[in-house]
Amino acid sequence: MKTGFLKHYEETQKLFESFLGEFWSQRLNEGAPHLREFDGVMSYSLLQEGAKRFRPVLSLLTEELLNGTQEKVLPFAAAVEMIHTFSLVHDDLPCMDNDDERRGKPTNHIKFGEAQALLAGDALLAEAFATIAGTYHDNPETTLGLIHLLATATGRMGMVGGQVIDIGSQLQSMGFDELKDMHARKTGALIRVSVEGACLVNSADEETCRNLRRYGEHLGLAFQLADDLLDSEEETSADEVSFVSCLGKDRTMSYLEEVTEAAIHLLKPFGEKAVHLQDLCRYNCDRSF
Ligand code: GRG
Repeated sequence: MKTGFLKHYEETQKLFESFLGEFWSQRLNEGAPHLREFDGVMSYSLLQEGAKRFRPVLSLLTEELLNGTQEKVLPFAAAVEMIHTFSLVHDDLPCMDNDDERRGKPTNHIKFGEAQALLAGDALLAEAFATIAGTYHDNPETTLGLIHLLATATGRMGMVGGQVIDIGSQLQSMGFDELKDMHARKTGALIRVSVEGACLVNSADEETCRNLRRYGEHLGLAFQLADDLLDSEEETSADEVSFVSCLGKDRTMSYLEEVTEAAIHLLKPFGEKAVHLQDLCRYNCDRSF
């Protein structure tokens, strides 16, 4: 039997899965029955088994720390997961990483063709913003704040900007600071915003938001470091830029431990309430997938 944090992670993941399944099917039932086939293209990636749901779990654990109610943050968490899914579907396309497999299954474009995959990614991005506007509209300030956070984390300043830097980068010319900046945008922004969104829906005070934002930044970097270490165990193309290619495996590992400890330390002011967010850092540090 699973105990401790892993059990809590999986329960939180399940709670999110069940919300997402219900929310998504309601959304698709709202209209356009002639788009059923396309609905299947989007759902294939959004509802896929094997997704860690790391970002939604992070939002829900932040909600716990803030003593909020899960219902409040679940739609925001679903919106972040839609954006995350869009980025994976597009990242797998032949014009980007050209991957055939994700989560042990054919990538979206392998299964449905490039045009459908491109459009499914586009639609998921738009659905994320429709989810925010359709859920939080009773509080226009919250709605605008969430839209601003998500759009900034996704666009030029965030994930897309990071991807632009990534596809233009050369291993030889990219230094450690540039690599860190690229990943803070490409992977880190969506992880950080998962924390910031929970702060916003709970109207957390300025100091709390600042501390948790810093925690989110550290966790985003730690997530990428763990990812690069896992990737380094697989065969990758020689020109791929990663922390392991820049620092070497041992230094990447000790850097991951250092960033993890720093993230845990940033939560000290929150006392016992922060224990799950601290455990999430340790979980990331030790993860094997
Ligand atoms: C194409 C606009 C656009 C952006 C792509 C995020 C990204 C930018 C590409 C994904 C490529 C990648 C493997 C990045 C490294 C970190 C990362 C985001 C891994 C995938 O996230 P997980 O591990 O995925 O949370 P699951 O499958 O668990 O949902």
